[in-house]
Amino acid sequence: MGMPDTEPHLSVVFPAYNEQERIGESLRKARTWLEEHQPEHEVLVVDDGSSDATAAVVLAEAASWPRLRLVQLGENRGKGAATRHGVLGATGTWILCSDADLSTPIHDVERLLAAAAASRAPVVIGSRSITGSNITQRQPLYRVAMGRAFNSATRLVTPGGHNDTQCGFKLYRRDVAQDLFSRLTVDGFAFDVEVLYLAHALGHQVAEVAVTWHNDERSSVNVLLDPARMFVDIFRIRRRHRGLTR
Ligand SMILES: Nc1nc2c(ncn2[C@@H]2O[C@H](COP(=O)(O)OP(=O)(O)O)[C@@H](O)[C@H]2O)c(=O)[nH]1
Ligand SMILES: [Mg+2]
Repeated sequence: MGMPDTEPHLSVVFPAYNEQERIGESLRKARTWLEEHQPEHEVLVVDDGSSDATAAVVLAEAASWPRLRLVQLGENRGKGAATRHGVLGATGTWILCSDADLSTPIHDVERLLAAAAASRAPVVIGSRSITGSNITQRQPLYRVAMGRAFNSATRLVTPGGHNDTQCGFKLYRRDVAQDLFSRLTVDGFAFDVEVLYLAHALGHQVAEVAVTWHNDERSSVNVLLDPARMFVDIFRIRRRHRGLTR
């Protein structure tokens, strides 16, 4: 069995850096749901230069699941770079980008697909801070505060006024996703802001949908280094894409 002959309806991209403890369970949960509700799926795990057994765990799942593919980056490049590789390699009509810990359950993709169908927006972002979002396990307070500070800074440099740019659960129509991600310059965590900046600059509608968030406390974010890099990156975004119009 190889890949399906017809284009998958949904591609799911998981960027994964040292996820040996979490990716196996996430893949099994995703598989159970996808096989029932989105049979025309493909799943891409992008191993972001992990030094642990992430790749082996993924390959073990793929042995019985031909719709799962592993993409390996030779060295650690960052969540933005890993997500870009997944998106550019995806073949589905729609592409869901999700954190490897599935803090937002996979079935919430139905809400995003429904919003895309209703609004015709080619970009639909999960949000943890609008009415209807269901936070069953909050991020630690310092992370919530970090997220708010980051979103405020983001508003200064990018249009759109989104409440939650950093939620790790976003849906894109493939043609738009591949155009946006092929222009992406930020390799780190601030890549979401650049993608949204580009979407607005190119005139694409962006819809925001409330999602469930059950935070997995085993975060891989470095709270000292990552925010500093993210701030530097967001202030570069506008300069890099000056003059870009639809
Ligand atoms: N920390 C980190 N995460 C990465 C990197 N590349 C890809 N990722 C993935 O980005 C996602 C970050 O999610 P997570 O660690 O749960 O962060 P949090 O939920 O925001 O605390 C996971 O899927 C990681 O495996 C990287 O270079 N560093
Ligand atoms: Mg997480």
